[in-house]
This record gives sequence, C-alpha cells and structure tokens, in this order.
Amino acid sequence: MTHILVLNGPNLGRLGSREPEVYGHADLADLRAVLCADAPSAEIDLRQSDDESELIGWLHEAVDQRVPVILNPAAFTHYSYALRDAAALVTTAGVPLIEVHISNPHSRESFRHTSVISAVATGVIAGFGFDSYRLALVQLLRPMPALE
Ligand code: CA2
Repeated sequence: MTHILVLNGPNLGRLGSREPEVYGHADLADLRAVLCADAPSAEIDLRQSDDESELIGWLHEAVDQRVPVILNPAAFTHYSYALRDAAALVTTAGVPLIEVHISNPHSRESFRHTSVISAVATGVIAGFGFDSYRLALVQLLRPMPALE
C-alpha cells in the first residue's frame, strides 16, 4: 500500500474555527476524509504540529522510510531554515515533497511572498483550498515517467 505523509504546520489545527474567508469552514478531520476518499488504496498519514522540531522529526522519518510528503509548512514557510534543511534532506534522497498552501500567499501580505521551502520542494501548489492537497496527492500517485 502506498504510504503518504501529509504534514501540517503551526495553527493549522485551528482550521475551521477562524478566518473562514481565507481558510474555509472545514478542519483537518475533513481534509483527512477527503484525501482518504480520493485515494482509498493509499495510506494517508495526516499529522499537524505547532512544534518545528516535531515537523523536522517527521521529515527525517520520511527520508528514512522513503515516504512521499505533502507539506503545508504554514508560517514556517516564510522563515524556517531548519524546516527547509529537513525538506531538502527528503528531496535530495530522491523522495518527492510537494509544498502546498490553502490560500495563495502571493496575493496576501508581503511577508508571505517569500518561501524558504519552495526551492528545495519537488513542486508547489497554492491557492486552491483543500484542492491544493488533492492535486498534490494526484501528482504523487501518478506513475512516474522514466527520465530521458
Ligand atoms: O495558506 C496556507 O495554507 C498557509 O500556509 C497558512 C498559514 C500561513 O501562515 C501561510 O502564509 C499560508 C497560516 C495557517 C494559520 O491557520 C489558521 C487556521 C485557522 C484560523 C486562522 C489561521
């Protein structure tokens, strides 16, 4: 069974409770249900932490177990070099890591326009609500074409 880690950073555990105009009304339990319904034959392992070191530990786990990652780094996106280094460990090991955002950070405050993660991610999907995660999942489940 394909195992996929869906990692969520700080404050995303509060989804559904505030700022619905930006983040919608659904919470992480709803997101887990949507992703599991999209990919019934995959093991969707959705986690959230407000703690940078816990997120880094989960990325180390992804490297060691070679598990593809969908990562919403939340505010750590914009300044955490430690999370960036851990994300780079994943992708340099040849394991895909897709950075996702519910909102489009580029249409918001200027501090959100910088991602220290994007340059080491396999790809980035932002601005489509929970569909950002669903699109990332589709991509991770696609058979990978052989490189020329
Ligand atoms: O759009 C995204 O997914 C973000 O990663 C969300 C982060 C934000 O810092 C990034 O710039 C973009 C913030 C998550 C905060 O989550 C909340 C949840 C409920 C209510 C308020 C905030």
